[in-house]
Amino acid sequence: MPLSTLPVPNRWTRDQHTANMVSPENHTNGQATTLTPELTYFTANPKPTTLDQGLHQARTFIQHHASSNRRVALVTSGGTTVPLENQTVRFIDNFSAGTRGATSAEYFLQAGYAVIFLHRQFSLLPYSRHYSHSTNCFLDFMTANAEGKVVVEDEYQSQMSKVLKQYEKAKRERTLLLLPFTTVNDYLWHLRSIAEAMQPLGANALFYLAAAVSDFFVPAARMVEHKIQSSEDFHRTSAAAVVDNSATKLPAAHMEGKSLIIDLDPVPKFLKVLVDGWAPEAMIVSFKLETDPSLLAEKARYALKKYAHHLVIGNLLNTRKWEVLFVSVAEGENWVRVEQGLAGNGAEAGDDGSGKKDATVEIESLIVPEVARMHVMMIDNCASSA
Ligand code: PAZ
Repeated sequence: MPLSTLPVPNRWTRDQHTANMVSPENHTNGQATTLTPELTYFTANPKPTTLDQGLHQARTFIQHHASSNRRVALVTSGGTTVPLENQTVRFIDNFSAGTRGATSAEYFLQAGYAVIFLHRQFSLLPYSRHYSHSTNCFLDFMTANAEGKVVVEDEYQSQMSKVLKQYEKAKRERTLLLLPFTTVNDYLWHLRSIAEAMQPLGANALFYLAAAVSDFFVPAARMVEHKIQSSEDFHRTSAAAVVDNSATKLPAAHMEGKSLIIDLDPVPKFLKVLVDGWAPEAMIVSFKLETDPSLLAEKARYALKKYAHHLVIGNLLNTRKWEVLFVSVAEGENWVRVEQGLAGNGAEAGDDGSGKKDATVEIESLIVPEVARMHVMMIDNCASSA
């Protein structure tokens, strides 16, 4: 049975999205609700066609593990695309391969968590990541024996059998659910739905938000339907090309003469909504990526204060596989580092732009137990104050 296949769920009878949507008529305590971009986003941008099926699997998975009081981590992983056209030919993307997320998911499983792995389609996956990287092709691990049967090369037997055992355990115990997304819109809809579905887990829920989510997007109302024509001979009038003709602005991506102009809207900041509304009892861990070392700690502190969640893990593009900065209210600032000398040839050779090879010790093997320790402390605190 594939990892993502689980029996049919038996509850969840109403559409929580509709219930939670705020229309201009909605009022709270007799007062009109201010329509922030976070509140209007889901009425203005379409629900992905894959959402219902994914959510169906997520609910079954959550119920199964809630009944055995297991901690459940939602691990988000990989980059998001920003389509420029509705029938998408062109899109904006980012660098993330999903290494952090896929590797962390394995260590969460090892720590006894059930993991919902919300990942960018075709990015790295737990377990198969050891053999799917372009510099780590699975074919290089195989050979044909004397009888012509395909077997694993002797030198890889022990490492491969270790990974295979862990993979089979996750399948057998149904502790890993793989859910893919592609666009930033897919990601946001999935995040909200899964977060709401995880509410029954209470403090046993953990959000580990390692995905590199775009800060900018093309709202549905400013998205052209068809491929943007680069040739001036085929330019249509821009307003007619917009899906929603009530939009007063030009399409977000359009030609002006020979130039492609892209004018993106900011993606609403959903972390605050997640913390306060979608997952009020869960532990929430966000990641902050920077390239300028002098900004990292300040930006991580800023995010922690602004969103009032539990932990920000700061990392720099070029050193993210060797060191990360934990920033939390409970424990202040702490660097987590792979010991010098353990940086060398790893099982997974990746180019992170630093010129170094991956570490022998994966930094996620240090990050995840720390996060799990903080999560257990939080659960204990909740229990003792209940
Ligand atoms: O996917 P990857 O292993 O190549 O990179 C991981 C990462 C740098 C995307 C992640 O650790 C991270 O920082 N995510 C959040 C990025 C941000 O929104 O700032």
